[in-house]
Amino acid sequence: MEEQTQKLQERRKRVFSAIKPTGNPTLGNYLGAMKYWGGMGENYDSLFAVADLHAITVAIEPKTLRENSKRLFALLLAIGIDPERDVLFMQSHVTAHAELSWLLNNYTMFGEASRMTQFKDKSKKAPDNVNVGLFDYPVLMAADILLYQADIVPVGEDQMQHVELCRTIATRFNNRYSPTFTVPEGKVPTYGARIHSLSDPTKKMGKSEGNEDGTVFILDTPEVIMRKFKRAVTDCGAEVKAADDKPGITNLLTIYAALTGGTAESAEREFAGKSYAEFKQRVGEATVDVLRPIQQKYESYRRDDKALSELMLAGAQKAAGIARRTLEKVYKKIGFVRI
Ligand code: AQP
Repeated sequence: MEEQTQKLQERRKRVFSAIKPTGNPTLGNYLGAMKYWGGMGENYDSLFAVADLHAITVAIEPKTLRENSKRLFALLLAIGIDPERDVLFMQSHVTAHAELSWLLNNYTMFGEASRMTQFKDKSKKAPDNVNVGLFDYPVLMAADILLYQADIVPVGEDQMQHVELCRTIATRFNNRYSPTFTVPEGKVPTYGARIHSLSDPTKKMGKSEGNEDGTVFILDTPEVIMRKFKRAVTDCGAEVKAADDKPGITNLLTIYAALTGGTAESAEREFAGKSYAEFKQRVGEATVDVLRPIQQKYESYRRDDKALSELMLAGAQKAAGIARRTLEKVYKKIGFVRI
């Protein structure tokens, strides 16, 4: 048992994260998670996926799912994920995800899954479609992570509760049988872990929030981005300062800090004595500057369907090899007869 634990610790640390193709990816997705994924391959074994199986937990048209998935795959290349060095794939191309998910269901308590905030929120938003998949979403997410023995899972704050559940499931399985899964750690950025809507800064900026004015999309044109920041809700007073009673300004300061690699304090100093209008203009410009090169790269990747398919196939083959090793181990430990 000790030897097995040691083996798991000896290899290079591994990172896994994913994003679901439920809509147009947002500045929240970028600043909370994607921004860091491109560079991680320098220090870690890195695997990233388009979590398309997760996307059908909400109602989505086949054509939309297909287009969103390709768009996201191209965008992940554009933010710097290197398909030679990293493993980039579509979740549904690796069948081990669905298989492990079923197995892990049996090591997840109903009460644990019932406590997930995202399930409660999404159930309220679509009361006609509270399906079992939506309830089971965090177990599939645990399977995504555990298949690759990931040490680190870089996510935004809203996904941390799911990573915690994944840790619980992994620990339960390891204790029931013997060390099988690496118990992963969730990692959120200091600035950008939760970006709020520009039109209602008490709400999270999300792909499927349905509020176009308050949501900046990674692929928005510069004009649209500037307009959205110009219209962003601010607060009473005139000082550019983060405070509990200034959610609008605090959100914009967070966005600026995350974009520029500074802190909220350094941003406050930079905008001391400046008007809200000047501040909003500058945050808009900083967003355009960061997103422009990504958009340019995206266009060239998205244009070539054939090249995208080839990269998907190569990524799926690499991912499937790693995933199958974990899955076989799991089947054996549980007591399934293998042939
Ligand atoms: N507003 C946000 N601020 C910071 N991080 C965020 N993330 C999402 N929204 C914000 C992070 O982006 C990564 C990918 O998210 P996902 O697509 O897997 O699922 P999600 O968290 O449910 O994202 P959305 O955009 O809100 O999608 P919908 O509207 O479909 O539910 C995750 O690491 C997430 O934390």
